[in-house]
Amino acid sequence: MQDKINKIKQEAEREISEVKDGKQIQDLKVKYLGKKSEFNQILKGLKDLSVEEKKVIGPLANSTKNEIKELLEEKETELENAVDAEKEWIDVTAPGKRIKPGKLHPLTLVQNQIEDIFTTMGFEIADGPEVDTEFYNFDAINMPDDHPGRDMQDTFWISREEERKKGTGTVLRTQTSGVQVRYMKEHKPPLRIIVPGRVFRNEATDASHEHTFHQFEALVAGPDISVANFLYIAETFFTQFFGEKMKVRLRPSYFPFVEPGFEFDISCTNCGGKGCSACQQVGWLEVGGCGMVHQNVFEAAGYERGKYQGFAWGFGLERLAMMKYKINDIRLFHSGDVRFTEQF
Ligand code: FA5
Repeated sequence: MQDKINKIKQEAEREISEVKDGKQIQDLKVKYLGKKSEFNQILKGLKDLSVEEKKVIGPLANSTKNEIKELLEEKETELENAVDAEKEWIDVTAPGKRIKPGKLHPLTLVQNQIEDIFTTMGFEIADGPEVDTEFYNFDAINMPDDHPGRDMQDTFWISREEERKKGTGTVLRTQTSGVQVRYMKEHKPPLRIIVPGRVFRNEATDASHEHTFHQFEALVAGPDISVANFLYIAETFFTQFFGEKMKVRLRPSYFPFVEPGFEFDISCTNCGGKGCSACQQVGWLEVGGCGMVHQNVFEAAGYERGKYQGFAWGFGLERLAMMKYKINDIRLFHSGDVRFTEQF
Protein backbone atom coordinates (compact mmCIF):
# COMPACT_ATOMS: atom_id res chain seq x y z
CA MET A 1 0.00 0.00 0.00
CA GLN A 2 2.87 2.32 0.83
CA ASP A 3 4.36 1.63 -2.61
CA LYS A 4 1.06 2.41 -4.22
CA ILE A 5 0.86 5.78 -2.42
CA ASN A 6 4.42 6.65 -3.41
CA LYS A 7 3.70 5.73 -7.04
CA ILE A 8 0.61 7.98 -7.07
CA LYS A 9 2.74 10.75 -5.64
CA GLN A 10 5.44 10.34 -8.30
CA GLU A 11 2.87 10.19 -11.05
CA ALA A 12 1.15 13.34 -9.68
CA GLU A 13 4.46 15.21 -9.45
CA ARG A 14 5.27 14.33 -13.06
CA GLU A 15 1.85 15.32 -14.34
CA ILE A 16 1.81 18.61 -12.39
CA SER A 17 5.24 19.56 -13.72
CA GLU A 18 3.93 19.16 -17.28
CA VAL A 19 0.79 21.27 -16.79
CA LYS A 20 0.36 24.11 -19.31
CA ASP A 21 -3.01 25.66 -18.48
CA GLY A 22 -5.79 26.04 -15.91
CA LYS A 23 -7.95 23.32 -17.50
CA GLN A 24 -5.24 20.71 -16.86
CA ILE A 25 -4.99 21.86 -13.23
CA GLN A 26 -8.72 21.36 -12.77
CA ASP A 27 -8.50 17.87 -14.32
CA LEU A 28 -5.64 16.94 -11.98
CA LYS A 29 -7.53 18.26 -8.96
CA VAL A 30 -10.39 15.92 -9.83
CA LYS A 31 -8.00 13.07 -10.52
CA TYR A 32 -5.96 13.32 -7.29
CA LEU A 33 -8.21 15.10 -4.81
CA GLY A 34 -11.74 14.37 -6.05
CA LYS A 35 -14.28 11.95 -4.58
CA LYS A 36 -13.39 9.22 -7.03
CA SER A 37 -9.62 9.72 -6.64
CA GLU A 38 -7.37 6.84 -5.69
CA PHE A 39 -6.61 8.58 -2.39
CA ASN A 40 -10.25 8.57 -1.45
CA GLN A 41 -10.46 4.89 -2.26
CA ILE A 42 -7.41 4.28 -0.06
CA LEU A 43 -8.83 6.33 2.79
CA LYS A 44 -12.19 4.60 2.49
CA GLY A 45 -10.45 1.23 2.57
CA LEU A 46 -8.55 2.04 5.81
CA LYS A 47 -11.29 0.41 7.85
CA ASP A 48 -10.37 -3.00 6.35
CA LEU A 49 -6.72 -2.70 7.42
CA SER A 50 -5.14 -3.92 10.61
CA VAL A 51 -4.57 -1.43 13.41
CA GLU A 52 -0.82 -1.46 12.73
CA GLU A 53 -1.32 -0.77 9.01
CA LYS A 54 -3.90 1.95 9.74
CA LYS A 55 -1.34 3.79 11.90
CA VAL A 56 1.12 3.97 8.98
CA ILE A 57 -1.09 4.18 5.89
CA GLY A 58 -3.63 6.71 7.24
CA PRO A 59 -1.15 9.54 7.98
CA LEU A 60 0.90 8.73 4.87
CA ALA A 61 -2.15 8.93 2.56
CA ASN A 62 -3.30 12.15 4.18
CA SER A 63 0.10 13.87 4.09
CA THR A 64 0.70 12.79 0.47
CA LYS A 65 -2.72 14.08 -0.52
CA ASN A 66 -1.90 17.42 1.12
CA GLU A 67 1.46 17.60 -0.63
CA ILE A 68 -0.22 17.04 -3.99
CA LYS A 69 -2.81 19.67 -3.12
CA GLU A 70 -0.04 22.17 -2.34
CA LEU A 71 1.80 21.34 -5.55
CA LEU A 72 -1.38 21.90 -7.53
CA GLU A 73 -2.00 25.28 -5.82
CA GLU A 74 1.57 26.40 -6.44
CA LYS A 75 1.25 25.49 -10.08
CA GLU A 76 -2.05 27.34 -10.31
CA THR A 77 -0.52 30.55 -8.88
CA GLU A 78 2.44 30.16 -11.18
CA LEU A 79 0.09 29.95 -14.19
CA GLU A 80 -1.95 32.95 -13.07
CA ASN A 81 1.18 35.07 -12.72
CA ALA A 82 2.38 33.97 -16.09
CA VAL A 83 -0.93 35.09 -17.68
CA ASP A 84 -0.75 38.50 -15.95
CA ALA A 85 2.76 39.09 -17.17
CA GLU A 86 1.56 38.38 -20.70
CA LYS A 87 -1.26 40.89 -20.34
CA GLU A 88 1.03 43.52 -18.96
CA TRP A 89 3.69 43.09 -21.52
CA ILE A 90 4.53 46.33 -23.26
CA ASP A 91 6.07 46.48 -26.65
CA VAL A 92 8.46 49.38 -26.17
CA THR A 93 9.34 49.34 -29.85
CA ALA A 94 5.70 49.87 -31.01
CA PRO A 95 5.06 53.32 -32.57
CA GLY A 96 3.19 55.71 -30.21
CA LYS A 97 -0.51 56.51 -30.60
CA ARG A 98 -0.98 60.03 -31.93
CA ILE A 99 -2.94 62.18 -29.48
CA LYS A 100 -4.77 65.10 -31.07
CA PRO A 101 -4.56 68.03 -28.66
CA GLY A 102 -7.50 70.48 -28.47
CA LYS A 103 -6.97 73.84 -30.12
CA LEU A 104 -8.23 77.33 -29.46
CA HIS A 105 -10.57 78.77 -32.06
CA PRO A 106 -8.85 81.45 -34.21
CA LEU A 107 -11.29 84.07 -32.88
CA THR A 108 -10.35 83.16 -29.31
CA LEU A 109 -6.66 83.42 -30.24
CA VAL A 110 -7.19 86.84 -31.76
CA GLN A 111 -9.32 88.05 -28.85
CA ASN A 112 -6.75 86.84 -26.29
CA GLN A 113 -3.98 88.62 -28.14
CA ILE A 114 -5.96 91.87 -28.39
CA GLU A 115 -6.84 91.72 -24.70
CA ASP A 116 -3.18 91.16 -23.78
CA ILE A 117 -2.03 94.17 -25.81
CA PHE A 118 -4.67 96.48 -24.37
CA THR A 119 -4.35 95.40 -20.77
CA THR A 120 -0.61 96.09 -20.91
CA MET A 121 -1.57 99.60 -22.09
CA GLY A 122 -3.69 99.98 -18.92
CA PHE A 123 -7.13 99.24 -20.41
CA GLU A 124 -9.86 97.41 -18.48
CA ILE A 125 -12.04 94.75 -20.11
CA ALA A 126 -15.77 95.46 -19.89
CA ASP A 127 -18.82 93.50 -21.01
CA GLY A 128 -22.55 93.89 -21.45
CA PRO A 129 -25.55 91.66 -22.21
CA GLU A 130 -26.04 90.19 -25.67
CA VAL A 131 -29.79 90.75 -25.35
CA ASP A 132 -29.86 94.42 -24.51
CA THR A 133 -32.47 97.12 -24.17
CA GLU A 134 -33.31 99.39 -27.05
CA PHE A 135 -32.22 102.19 -24.73
CA TYR A 136 -28.58 101.12 -24.36
CA ASN A 137 -28.14 99.73 -27.87
CA PHE A 138 -29.61 102.84 -29.55
CA ASP A 139 -31.17 105.70 -27.55
CA ALA A 140 -28.38 106.22 -25.01
CA ILE A 141 -25.75 106.51 -27.76
CA ASN A 142 -27.59 109.21 -29.60
CA MET A 143 -29.82 107.06 -31.80
CA PRO A 144 -33.39 107.80 -30.69
CA ASP A 145 -36.29 106.02 -32.38
CA ASP A 146 -36.67 108.51 -35.21
CA HIS A 147 -32.92 108.77 -35.85
CA PRO A 148 -31.98 107.79 -39.40
CA GLY A 149 -28.81 106.18 -37.99
CA ARG A 150 -30.92 103.23 -36.81
CA ASP A 151 -31.40 102.22 -40.42
CA MET A 152 -27.64 101.64 -40.69
CA GLN A 153 -27.96 98.40 -38.72
CA ASP A 154 -30.54 95.70 -39.46
CA THR A 155 -31.83 94.63 -36.09
CA PHE A 156 -33.14 91.39 -34.59
CA TRP A 157 -35.95 92.57 -32.32
CA ILE A 158 -36.79 90.45 -29.30
CA SER A 159 -39.81 92.39 -28.10
CA ARG A 160 -43.24 93.00 -29.59
CA GLU A 161 -44.21 95.95 -31.78
CA GLU A 162 -46.07 97.71 -28.86
CA GLU A 163 -42.99 97.70 -26.64
CA ARG A 164 -40.88 98.99 -29.48
CA LYS A 165 -43.35 101.83 -29.98
CA LYS A 166 -43.07 102.71 -26.28
CA GLY A 167 -39.29 102.64 -26.57
CA THR A 168 -38.97 99.77 -24.08
CA GLY A 169 -38.01 97.11 -26.60
CA THR A 170 -35.20 94.58 -26.35
CA VAL A 171 -32.82 93.64 -29.13
CA LEU A 172 -30.01 91.24 -29.89
CA ARG A 173 -27.32 93.88 -29.62
CA THR A 174 -26.21 95.15 -32.99
CA GLN A 175 -22.94 96.67 -31.74
CA THR A 176 -20.67 96.69 -28.69
CA SER A 177 -21.10 100.50 -28.58
CA GLY A 178 -24.13 99.86 -26.35
CA VAL A 179 -21.77 99.05 -23.47
CA GLN A 180 -20.40 102.63 -23.51
CA VAL A 181 -23.20 104.26 -21.49
CA ARG A 182 -23.75 101.16 -19.34
CA TYR A 183 -20.13 101.40 -18.22
CA MET A 184 -19.94 105.19 -17.93
CA LYS A 185 -23.03 105.28 -15.68
CA GLU A 186 -21.02 103.26 -13.16
CA HIS A 187 -17.57 104.84 -13.68
CA LYS A 188 -16.19 108.34 -13.92
CA PRO A 189 -13.30 109.51 -16.18
CA PRO A 190 -10.44 109.08 -16.62
CA LEU A 191 -11.35 105.70 -18.07
CA ARG A 192 -9.94 103.29 -20.65
CA ILE A 193 -11.91 100.21 -21.60
CA ILE A 194 -12.15 97.62 -24.31
CA VAL A 195 -15.32 95.64 -24.98
CA PRO A 196 -14.93 92.45 -26.98
CA GLY A 197 -18.27 90.78 -27.68
CA ARG A 198 -20.74 88.99 -29.92
CA VAL A 199 -23.18 91.09 -31.92
CA PHE A 200 -26.04 90.26 -34.29
CA ARG A 201 -27.43 91.77 -37.45
CA ASN A 202 -30.41 90.72 -39.48
CA GLU A 203 -28.57 90.68 -42.78
CA ALA A 204 -27.79 88.27 -45.60
CA THR A 205 -24.46 86.48 -45.33
CA ASP A 206 -21.67 86.43 -47.86
CA ALA A 207 -17.88 86.00 -47.80
CA SER A 208 -17.44 89.15 -45.67
CA HIS A 209 -20.79 89.44 -43.84
CA GLU A 210 -22.25 87.32 -41.05
CA HIS A 211 -25.49 87.70 -39.11
CA THR A 212 -23.58 86.79 -35.91
CA PHE A 213 -20.10 88.18 -35.54
CA HIS A 214 -17.81 89.82 -32.98
CA GLN A 215 -16.91 93.41 -32.46
CA PHE A 216 -14.25 95.05 -30.47
CA GLU A 217 -14.99 98.42 -28.91
CA ALA A 218 -12.50 100.76 -27.28
CA LEU A 219 -13.47 103.79 -25.24
CA VAL A 220 -11.17 106.35 -23.66
CA ALA A 221 -12.48 109.39 -21.77
CA GLY A 222 -10.85 112.13 -19.76
CA PRO A 223 -10.53 115.90 -19.53
CA ASP A 224 -8.21 116.35 -22.52
CA ILE A 225 -8.39 113.35 -24.86
CA SER A 226 -7.91 114.10 -28.56
CA VAL A 227 -7.81 112.38 -31.96
CA ALA A 228 -4.01 112.29 -31.59
CA ASN A 229 -4.42 109.92 -28.61
CA PHE A 230 -6.56 107.67 -30.76
CA LEU A 231 -4.00 107.60 -33.58
CA TYR A 232 -1.16 106.78 -31.19
CA ILE A 233 -3.07 103.97 -29.45
CA ALA A 234 -4.37 102.55 -32.74
CA GLU A 235 -0.91 102.51 -34.35
CA THR A 236 0.67 100.98 -31.24
CA PHE A 237 -2.02 98.31 -31.11
CA PHE A 238 -1.93 97.32 -34.80
CA THR A 239 1.88 97.31 -34.86
CA GLN A 240 1.94 94.87 -31.94
CA PHE A 241 -0.94 92.82 -33.29
CA PHE A 242 0.57 92.27 -36.75
CA GLY A 243 4.19 92.28 -35.53
CA GLU A 244 5.27 94.92 -38.06
CA LYS A 245 5.12 98.70 -38.27
CA MET A 246 1.54 99.69 -39.15
CA LYS A 247 0.09 103.03 -40.16
CA VAL A 248 -3.48 104.16 -39.47
CA ARG A 249 -5.40 106.63 -41.59
CA LEU A 250 -8.72 108.32 -40.90
CA ARG A 251 -11.42 109.18 -43.41
CA PRO A 252 -14.40 111.37 -42.52
CA SER A 253 -17.50 109.29 -41.89
CA TYR A 254 -20.71 109.33 -39.91
CA PHE A 255 -21.75 107.43 -36.78
CA PRO A 256 -24.46 109.01 -34.57
CA PHE A 257 -22.47 108.50 -31.34
CA VAL A 258 -19.30 110.31 -32.40
CA GLU A 259 -18.53 113.82 -33.64
CA PRO A 260 -16.39 114.06 -35.66
CA GLY A 261 -16.63 110.49 -36.92
CA PHE A 262 -14.19 108.52 -39.07
CA GLU A 263 -13.67 105.27 -40.86
CA PHE A 264 -10.19 104.07 -40.07
CA ASP A 265 -7.91 102.10 -42.37
CA ILE A 266 -4.63 100.35 -41.69
CA SER A 267 -1.74 99.96 -44.12
CA CYS A 268 -2.27 96.80 -46.19
CA THR A 269 -1.06 93.73 -44.29
CA ASN A 270 -0.24 92.05 -47.59
CA CYS A 271 1.87 94.67 -49.41
CA GLY A 272 2.75 97.07 -46.58
CA GLY A 273 1.07 99.98 -48.39
CA LYS A 274 2.55 99.63 -51.89
CA GLY A 275 -0.72 98.45 -53.47
CA CYS A 276 -1.79 94.89 -54.31
CA SER A 277 -4.89 92.85 -55.16
CA ALA A 278 -5.80 92.38 -51.45
CA CYS A 279 -6.17 96.17 -51.02
CA GLN A 280 -7.42 96.87 -54.56
CA GLN A 281 -4.10 98.65 -55.26
CA VAL A 282 -4.79 101.46 -52.75
CA GLY A 283 -2.38 100.27 -50.03
CA TRP A 284 -4.99 100.54 -47.25
CA LEU A 285 -7.49 98.13 -45.66
CA GLU A 286 -10.71 99.31 -44.05
CA VAL A 287 -10.93 98.13 -40.45
CA GLY A 288 -13.69 99.93 -38.54
CA GLY A 289 -15.33 103.11 -37.32
CA CYS A 290 -14.19 105.61 -34.72
CA GLY A 291 -14.51 109.19 -33.58
CA MET A 292 -14.70 111.60 -30.69
CA VAL A 293 -17.48 110.64 -28.28
CA HIS A 294 -20.59 112.76 -28.88
CA GLN A 295 -21.44 114.99 -25.92
CA ASN A 296 -25.02 113.61 -26.03
CA VAL A 297 -23.52 110.20 -25.12
CA PHE A 298 -21.64 111.68 -22.14
CA GLU A 299 -24.85 113.40 -21.09
CA ALA A 300 -26.80 110.12 -21.26
CA ALA A 301 -24.20 108.66 -18.89
CA GLY A 302 -24.82 111.53 -16.44
CA TYR A 303 -21.64 113.50 -17.18
CA GLU A 304 -21.70 117.29 -17.36
CA ARG A 305 -21.82 118.44 -21.00
CA GLY A 306 -18.42 119.60 -22.27
CA LYS A 307 -16.52 118.50 -19.17
CA TYR A 308 -14.85 115.47 -20.81
CA GLN A 309 -13.50 114.47 -24.17
CA GLY A 310 -13.17 110.91 -25.38
CA PHE A 311 -12.72 108.68 -28.37
CA ALA A 312 -14.37 105.41 -29.28
CA TRP A 313 -13.73 102.86 -31.96
CA GLY A 314 -15.32 99.63 -33.07
CA PHE A 315 -14.16 97.01 -35.50
CA GLY A 316 -15.04 93.49 -36.52
CA LEU A 317 -12.99 90.76 -34.88
CA GLU A 318 -13.58 88.29 -37.72
CA ARG A 319 -12.42 90.82 -40.30
CA LEU A 320 -9.22 91.41 -38.32
CA ALA A 321 -8.61 87.67 -37.93
CA MET A 322 -9.15 87.31 -41.70
CA MET A 323 -6.39 89.86 -42.33
CA LYS A 324 -4.02 88.25 -39.87
CA TYR A 325 -4.48 84.66 -41.03
CA LYS A 326 -5.35 85.41 -44.70
CA ILE A 327 -8.82 83.81 -44.48
CA ASN A 328 -11.02 84.58 -47.46
CA ASP A 329 -14.51 83.66 -46.19
CA ILE A 330 -15.98 84.88 -42.90
CA ARG A 331 -18.45 81.97 -42.81
CA LEU A 332 -15.62 79.55 -42.01
CA PHE A 333 -15.44 80.86 -38.43
CA HIS A 334 -18.81 79.46 -37.45
CA SER A 335 -18.77 76.49 -39.79
CA GLY A 336 -17.73 74.08 -37.03
CA ASP A 337 -15.37 72.47 -39.53
CA VAL A 338 -12.35 71.07 -37.64
CA ARG A 339 -10.30 71.05 -40.84
CA PHE A 340 -10.46 74.84 -40.55
CA THR A 341 -9.98 75.26 -36.80
CA GLU A 342 -7.12 72.77 -36.46
CA GLN A 343 -4.94 74.91 -38.72
CA PHE A 344 -4.37 77.53 -36.01
C1 FA5 B 1 -20.42 100.04 -35.78
O1 FA5 B 1 -20.96 99.03 -35.44
C2 FA5 B 1 -20.03 101.08 -34.79
N1 FA5 B 1 -20.59 100.75 -33.53
C3 FA5 B 1 -18.51 101.19 -34.75
C4 FA5 B 1 -18.04 102.42 -34.03
C5 FA5 B 1 -17.74 102.34 -32.67
C6 FA5 B 1 -17.93 103.63 -34.70
C7 FA5 B 1 -17.32 103.46 -31.99
C8 FA5 B 1 -17.52 104.75 -34.01
C9 FA5 B 1 -17.20 104.65 -32.68
P1 FA5 B 1 -20.21 99.34 -38.29
O2 FA5 B 1 -21.63 99.02 -38.49
O3 FA5 B 1 -19.49 99.96 -39.41
O4 FA5 B 1 -20.01 100.31 -37.03
O5 FA5 B 1 -19.44 98.02 -37.84
C10 FA5 B 1 -18.11 98.10 -37.36
C11 FA5 B 1 -17.28 96.95 -37.92
O6 FA5 B 1 -17.93 95.71 -37.66
C12 FA5 B 1 -17.11 97.00 -39.43
O7 FA5 B 1 -16.05 97.83 -39.80
C13 FA5 B 1 -16.81 95.56 -39.74
O8 FA5 B 1 -15.45 95.25 -39.44
C14 FA5 B 1 -17.66 94.82 -38.74
N2 FA5 B 1 -18.93 94.39 -39.34
C15 FA5 B 1 -20.03 95.12 -39.58
N3 FA5 B 1 -21.00 94.35 -40.12
C16 FA5 B 1 -20.50 93.10 -40.23
C17 FA5 B 1 -21.03 91.85 -40.70
N4 FA5 B 1 -22.28 91.72 -41.13
N5 FA5 B 1 -20.23 90.76 -40.65
C18 FA5 B 1 -18.96 90.88 -40.17
N6 FA5 B 1 -18.41 92.02 -39.70
C19 FA5 B 1 -19.18 93.13 -39.73
